Amino acid sequence: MAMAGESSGKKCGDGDGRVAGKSQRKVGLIYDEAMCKHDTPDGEDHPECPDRIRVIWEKLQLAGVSQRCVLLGSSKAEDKHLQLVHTKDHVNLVKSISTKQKDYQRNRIASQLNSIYLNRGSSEAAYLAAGSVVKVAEKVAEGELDCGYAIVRPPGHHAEADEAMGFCLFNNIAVAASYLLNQRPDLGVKKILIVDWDVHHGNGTQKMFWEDPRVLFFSVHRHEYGSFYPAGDDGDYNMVGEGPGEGFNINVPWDQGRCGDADYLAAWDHILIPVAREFNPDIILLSAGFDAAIGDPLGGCRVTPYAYSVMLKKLMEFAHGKIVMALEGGYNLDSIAKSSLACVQVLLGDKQIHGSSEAYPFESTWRVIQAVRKRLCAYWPSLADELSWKLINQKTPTPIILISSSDSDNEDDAHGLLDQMSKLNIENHQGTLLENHQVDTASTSWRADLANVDVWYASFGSNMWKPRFLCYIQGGQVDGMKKTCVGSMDKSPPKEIVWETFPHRLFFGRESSVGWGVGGVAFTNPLANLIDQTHMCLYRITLEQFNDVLSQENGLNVDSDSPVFDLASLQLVENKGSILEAALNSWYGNVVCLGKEHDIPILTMTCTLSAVEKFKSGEIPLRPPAKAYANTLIRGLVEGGRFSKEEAEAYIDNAVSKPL
Ligand code: X5A
Ligand code: ZN
Repeated sequence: MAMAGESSGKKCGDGDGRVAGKSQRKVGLIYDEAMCKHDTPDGEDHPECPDRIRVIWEKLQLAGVSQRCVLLGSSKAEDKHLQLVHTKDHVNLVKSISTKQKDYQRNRIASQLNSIYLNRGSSEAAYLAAGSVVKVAEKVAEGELDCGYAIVRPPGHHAEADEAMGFCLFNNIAVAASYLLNQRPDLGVKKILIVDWDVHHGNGTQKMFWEDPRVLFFSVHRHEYGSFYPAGDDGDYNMVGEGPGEGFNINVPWDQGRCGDADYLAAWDHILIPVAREFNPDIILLSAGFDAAIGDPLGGCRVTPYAYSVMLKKLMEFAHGKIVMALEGGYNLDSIAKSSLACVQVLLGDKQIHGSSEAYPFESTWRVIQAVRKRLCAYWPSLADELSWKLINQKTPTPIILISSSDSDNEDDAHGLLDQMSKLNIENHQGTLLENHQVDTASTSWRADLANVDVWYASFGSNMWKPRFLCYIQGGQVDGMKKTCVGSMDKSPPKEIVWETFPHRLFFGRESSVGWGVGGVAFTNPLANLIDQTHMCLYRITLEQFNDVLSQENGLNVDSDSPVFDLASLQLVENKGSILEAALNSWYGNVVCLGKEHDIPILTMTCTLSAVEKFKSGEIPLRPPAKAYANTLIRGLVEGGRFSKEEAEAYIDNAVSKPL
């Protein structure tokens, strides 16, 4: 099965690479076992593992699909081609990584880079990955192949001109694009569309063609206001390119995880496809990461093989079907193999595989799509029309997952609850599909219902400072905050404010936040323990207001047709134990019930138990709070009468410095 370079590359079809079936499209494939030699230095587990490309290759063989393709041997990239997008220093660094002289420096070099490991096999694999994408692209551009798929690793789209990062050494796709444009004018490729459907933003590719109007770069990715990898503003939809490249960079930044077929297809139908029609590329290069696939451990999205095949099929309408796929991320072996197979079947022109998409995009998806269209319509007139009200009302309310603390380890129970909740969601969902006036009734009626129920909202972070918390009720912005709050629909102040101490651990984590900038934010462990204490300020507000606070904490709109946390959710807390996770897949998406006071439930919002595990393992960083944020907490504790300034400072210091 293993192919070791050009010579052993088994060719299918007759001598000049034609395959038997006449109507069959000529699909090139490159796989080379040598790319499996890039691995962690001491055999530690890592999601970006050699088996990723093996399982894809095996899947294509077992399905009898690779046999219908043109198999090409891999090739190493030439330095002068790598230097079209990378600095000389970077190329030399990657080249020298595998030399014996570097044996003792490799780990140190890797540790200075962001999410990179290196071993003896890294240089060769990196050269083969880039060179193989160049090779497929060249053959497709020449017309020798109709399209192709380079099954390569290490991936490429995070690699920048002078920096390896995010598991990427060379930017394979960018090297290929630049090669076609700058080295092969004879092939007549003047306009390239790069589509990046990896769940992460293609920061490297974006930068390399930032001012280049010959390359239209489109990336759809989890962004969550800059908190998702590779964190920062680069993946924002305001990043449209500059100079002659202005308008030729399109980002679709999801606000939340859990995006699935409907969300991706909506981005295709309402952004990418109309723009591709206007741009009219000569060839399409696809940064085909499969980490938005359902089941991916890093992506948290749920795209099915069926949706990948539909997205690809839609792209094949352009550039006479000249498409070059290059593997990027994708860390669930089964998902990436199945998704790859579905794509190669599409490339071959097979009948569409069967499947159907789950109902509708999320509300936040429509919000993002509308923002992108608005930002880019000056450059792409087909984006100018407002999406119809009917269309954007077809949306799925953000789902809620409920897990009781006592059996959160028990899969079956968790699923039972999940089922219950998905039923509730279906009911809500159908509510939103009713006629116009009925929708209005639906959105106002949940508010009326929840306005009659009081809860205690227990705050342990900056919300302990009353003026800051009031921003979530009355709207506005106070000292230190980087963003204005819209406030609740019901602007009446809390009915009562009390302080209490709970046996939970306070800690600080995450690199930065939209609200406060660089530095960690406060969390409390959802599980109680006998040693630690979290001081909390309790505000008595309505369940309607609580929903609006929860939405704002998690970056959702407050004008939703359905509550994030409804009466059924509350009921489940009371009946089912103490922990309840409203899985919004954002930092404060976990609603925990801490008990009752005057028969009114005390609710707080913090991270999930699984996030606590990630903080403990270091997968998510623990980080001290920024000065402005810490000062806000201290101010809350002091002005609330809980502590003196010194005591408050000591309390925060203790939470920062004690290991989790
Ligand atoms: C290519 C790709 C992901 C890097 C994640 C680092 N990279 N935490 O998917
Ligand atoms: Zn990725």
